[in-house]
Amino acid sequence: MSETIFTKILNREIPADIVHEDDLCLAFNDINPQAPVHFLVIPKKPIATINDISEADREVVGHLTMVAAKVAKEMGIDQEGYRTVMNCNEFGGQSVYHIHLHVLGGKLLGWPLT
Ligand code: IU
Repeated sequence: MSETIFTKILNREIPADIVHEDDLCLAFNDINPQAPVHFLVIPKKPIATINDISEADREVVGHLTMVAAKVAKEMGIDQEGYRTVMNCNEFGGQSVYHIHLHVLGGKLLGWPLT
């Protein structure tokens, strides 16, 4: 797949406000937050969309959710609650084609989406 801005963040070619890193993933605050807390958890392996996840990605994709919960707890939003979202393709609102788990919290979020 072609390189995205998230590869540049992973390679430290452009800056990001990183909140977690390990062997499998990176988490950083969203540059355009949609809630008081809004960070992204991305795999180090570039996978374009949810549709491109394969059996070999099972561990890393599960890991994204574990890290989302860990960082949410560190940020103190775990008890009030938060939302995780992974957008897919145009109708899902995906703009960066390197999968990423949005984690949004810090306020009461509306539902359903319009
Ligand atoms: P989406 O689900 O693909 O639409 O989400 C992409 C997110 O990446 C979006 O919330 C952007 O604000 C965010 N983002 C970022 O945090 N840093 C960047 O350099 C770029 C996008 I480009």
